[in-house]
Parts: sequence; C-alpha cells; structure tokens
Amino acid sequence: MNQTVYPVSAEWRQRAYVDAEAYARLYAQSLSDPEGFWREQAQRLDWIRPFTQVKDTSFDEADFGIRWFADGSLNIAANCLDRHLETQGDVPAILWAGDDPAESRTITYRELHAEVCRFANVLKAKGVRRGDRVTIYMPMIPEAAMAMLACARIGAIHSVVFAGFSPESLAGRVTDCDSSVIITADEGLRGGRKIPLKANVDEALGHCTACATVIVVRRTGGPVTMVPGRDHWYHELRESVPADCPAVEMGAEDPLFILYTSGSTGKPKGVLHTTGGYLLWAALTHHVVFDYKPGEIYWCAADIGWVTGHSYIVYGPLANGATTVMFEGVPTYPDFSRFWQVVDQFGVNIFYTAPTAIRALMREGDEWVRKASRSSLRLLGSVGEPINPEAWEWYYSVVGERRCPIMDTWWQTETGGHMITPLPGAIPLKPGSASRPFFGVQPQVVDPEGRVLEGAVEGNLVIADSWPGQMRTVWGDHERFFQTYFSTYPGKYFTGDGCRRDADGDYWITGRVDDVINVSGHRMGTAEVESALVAHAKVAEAAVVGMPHDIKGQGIYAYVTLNANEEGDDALRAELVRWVRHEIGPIATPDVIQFAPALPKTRSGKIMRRILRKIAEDAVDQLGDISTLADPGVVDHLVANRHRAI
Ligand code: 6R9
Repeated sequence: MNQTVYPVSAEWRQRAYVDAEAYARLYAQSLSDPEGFWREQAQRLDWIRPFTQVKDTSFDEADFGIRWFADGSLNIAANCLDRHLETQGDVPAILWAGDDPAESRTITYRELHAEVCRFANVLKAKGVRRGDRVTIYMPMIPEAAMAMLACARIGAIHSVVFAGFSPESLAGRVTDCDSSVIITADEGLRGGRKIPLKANVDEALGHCTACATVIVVRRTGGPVTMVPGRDHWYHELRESVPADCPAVEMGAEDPLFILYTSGSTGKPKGVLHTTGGYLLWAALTHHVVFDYKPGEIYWCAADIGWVTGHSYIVYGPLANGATTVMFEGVPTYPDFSRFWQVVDQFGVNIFYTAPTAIRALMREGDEWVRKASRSSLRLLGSVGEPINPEAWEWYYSVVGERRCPIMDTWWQTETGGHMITPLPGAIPLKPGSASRPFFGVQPQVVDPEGRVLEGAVEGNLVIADSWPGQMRTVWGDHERFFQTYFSTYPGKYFTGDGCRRDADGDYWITGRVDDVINVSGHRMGTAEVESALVAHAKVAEAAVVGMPHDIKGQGIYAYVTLNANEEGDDALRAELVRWVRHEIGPIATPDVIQFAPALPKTRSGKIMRRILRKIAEDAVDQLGDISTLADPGVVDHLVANRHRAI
C-alpha cells in the first residue's frame, strides 16, 4: 500500500480559493444547511427568474424525486456566452488544436456567441423546437461545442454520441430518444486517420426511421453522399440565417442533455441531466477543484462524446468564462510528445486527462516529455478510472516536475461532475486516492447488506443524499432509473463502485463491483459485448469479463461457445473481433477470445462469472469453491486453455 503523502504547499495554500480551513467550514455547512449553502452558491449563475425553492429531493421509493431550484429559470448558453461578452468578448473561449500540428483555431467569446446563435437559427429553420432531441455525432472540432450550445440556447435536448461508436450503436441511440436531427461532419481526423462519420450516419439511418434531417459540417472535404431533402451542409445553411438568436428561458429542471452510458444489464441507458443544478455543479467544481483563475489556459483532453467533455470542456469552463482548449488528435501522434507540445503551444496552466493516456506515455520514456518546456503547467488532473500509484508518481514528478498538484477526480456520467476529489489548496495528496468528498457529497461505505461501515473499511460506495448535479432520470424509463440506482440500498444512491476509506478519512476507489468494465477509461457493459457476440451466426453463447491490462486498465476477455460443428480457429477469432467492432465500435474490441466447449454454470444455469474473472486474471489458484457447478470438469478445460497476461 502506498503511504506517501504530499502536503499542500505554502504557495497553494495562499493562492487557492479554498484552503483547509475553508474546506472544513464549507463542507460542514453544505451538509448542515444545504438550503443556505446552495442558495448562495447558485448566485454564480445568471438566473432569469430567481428561484425561491432550493432542494426538493428524496431517494425513498414512496416520495422519490430529485428537484433543485425548481421554480427558477435560466438559459445555459446565455450563462456560458452572453454574460461574458461585455467584459471579455475578445478573450479566447476555445483554443483548438487540430490533429495535424499545423492546424489550430482561436475563437473568442464574441465569435463563439455569434456562431452559436447562427447554429441555433439553423436548427430552428430545420424545425427543431424546445424539448426536441438532437443527436450530435461529431469529431473534436469547435462546431461540436457550438452545436451543443446551440441546442441549449433554444431548449433542444442534445444527445452526443461518441464518434468512435459504430453505425449500429448510433442507430440505437437515435431511435431510443427519437432524435429529429443528427449533426455530423463529413469525416473525423484522429492520428492521421480519417473516420467516415457521414457514411456511418448513412448506414445508421438505414436501421432506423426516426431522423428526418442530417446537418453536415465540412471538416476534411472528403467524399460524402448527400441525400436530397434529408442532408444539408452546415456552411450553406448558416448563410441564410441571422447571427442573433434569443436565448430561451428554461426552467431549472428542464432537460439539457441525454448521454448514453453502459450499465451492468441491458442496453446503454440515456442519462438525463437538467439545466440549473447541472450547470451549477459543472461550474462550481471546475472553479474550485482546478482553482481556475481568470486568464488561465485550461485543457481537458477528453472527448466531448463522454461526460468529461460535456462538463469540463464545454459547460463548466465556459460558464466560468475560461479559455478551454479543444484537442482533435491523440496523445501519440505525430509522436509521443504531442500533449506537451500543445501545452507549450497554448501555454496551458491546467491539464486534465485519463490514467490510460498517462500509462501509455509513461511507457515511451521521459524524453518525450522533457522535449517540451511545460513551464506553464501548474495543476494536473486525472479522471476515468483508478490511477495506479506508479502512474501517479510519474505524472507528478516527470510531467509536473513536482510542482503541480494532481486532482484525482472520482465521478460518473450520472453525477454530472466531480464528487470525490482533492482541492489543491486544502487537501494533502496521496497517490491513488481520490481523497475527499466535494461540498454537499455524503459518501458512505456499505457492506453487501447495506449496513453503513464506519472508520477505516472497504465496501461498496453509496451517496446518502442528493447533490445538484445528479442525473434526474433515465430517458424514457424512470422506473429503470429508480431500480438501477436506488433499490440496491434503499434510500441511497448506489454508485456501482467499490471503495476503501483509510484511517484519515480518504477514499480510494477500487473499481466497479458490477458487470461494468472500464477499458481505457471508457465504460463498457459486459452484457453489451456478450449480446454483440451471440448475434454472430456461429456463436452459441458468450461470457465477457474484465482482465488486467497494463495500458488500458482493463481489457476485454471473452469466452465463446460455438454452435455445433463450428471450428474455433484464429480466422474465426479475427472475424469475431471485427464483428464486435462493427456492432459496437473499436472501444469494444476484445483483447482475448477463448473458445470454450462449455461455460461454468451453477445447477440452475447461471454462469459463474467469478470463476471466469479469476481465469482471465490468471489467478487460477484462487478459483474458490467450484463444487456447486453443474459440471466442475468444465473448469479444467478453461484453465488449461487460458490466455496468459497480455
Ligand atoms: C467521469 C467518468 C464512471 C466510472 C466510475 C468509476 C470510474 C471515474 C475515477 C474512477 C477511480 C477516478 N472512475 N473516475 N475510478 N478514480 N478518479 O469517467 O464517467 O464514464 O460514467 O465512468 O469510472 O468506476 O464509476 P463514466
């Protein structure tokens, strides 16, 4: 166990918004007087109609409901753009770094405001009204952020689908929320490779009837087929609309966006976030956790297709009038120095990325980092999965030269923003620990029966009460929302994560305790990969588990039983890998496929995943009791034919 502690430096104690004393005081107040605390914090937003109600929430089945600032109204785009124009219209809102290092763009708040208004008018001209759903399937270009803000400006609900998802996955998401419009680009560009986004949309729309209009942003100029009447070029539509568009007054509890995320069962869920509480959470956490000061350059290297991109590339930073960097490329192209070159290019002060990227770069050696000055850096962040202490130490000493505190932020699509995280001026750092709860967050560690454990313990992580940034429902399935998050431990929000709390009260997230695996910081339901596999004509049955992976954190290990008379060889393995990539997308690529004549099952027919996990981990001496299996002999075959660590 890593016991290193890095105390808060004198410099950080001085400069930070929140020092240790303020954290203790504000955290205590946020729990003892949530109404007063959040009434005051909410003043950082511009309200059209001020709220009188603050917190109206219950996690209990009888009166279940989550509402914050419910009688207030505001507009998110106005909060992110209009209110900054007077004082900082000429300040860059977005600094964009292209995949090709020769390409970059600077977009000021004034320019972003004008373009968002145009985009909003384009959507209106295509019939989009308040409450309508708009799917955004875009590469990392400024128009993606513009499209999101344009929706927010007119009260449409955006659903961003990560551009790495397959046409099948896109179609499922378009259909589930019944989008009337898809916004896409001709092609995306990552690591020098083109991604045929428009062609993927064409294929997706072959599978569903929901969407009537496709708006295409030109990125590469690559070839696309435009369907007359359905498909339109954005650059043409924008010529015919005015550059001003009023921001619609939205209720604090009106929907802002849907974002699909994987769970332990069934199809991905449409996580719904609303307007007031979400924006407050994104803005306040961005301000306090990153200690963002006016004029600083802030870079979150996530993709807008994930919640991290929503909250910490777009909404949080822009609500705070920050300069946010948007990066189209990948950390390894044109070479392993790219991140640090962009840091120098823009003078980045705050840099936020995922452990998987840190591990991938760490492996390539320190020279790539040292090639760049990085002297502008003053704070680093980590998100998406547990960060192993070795990667933490490398990030801290090599990238940040021991002067930049690391904010290891634990949170989820469902939580809207940071939940457990250090604060740079207040909380000592322990490599691998997300440390302390943010204001208003009440973490508890429970045992499987739901008993609350005190002191230094390990168990399942729940949150005892609501916070403003919490998701409000699963799109179209409120019952599933309640069942998924509030029924396991009645009266509490269940995170799906395990955690340990140490004697100092610091939290260490140990990873998912459900059938969700975390591949390179991306959530993947094992059930999703299994259903893709069994959809293949030669597959009878499949069971998917996570396995340890040096770079990705977890890899995907699939046990596949074939139909009678099918031969499990390398050619079929390759075919199944291609098949899963086609069904879901490259992030679901199986790392190992083991053909198995049978899977270990209980006498009632349940697959014993515990055993499959142990075999995938190569921990075959820890299989435990296998005597309850219908046919214990199955295990010997699996063990003998297992794949060793990759
Ligand atoms: C923001 C985001 C959520 C899951 C979450 C947990 C894991 C995220 C983490 C972390 C340990 C951290 N996770 N941040 N685990 N330390 N700092 O990643 O959202 O894609 O919904 O994933 O990611 O397992 O439950 P999302």
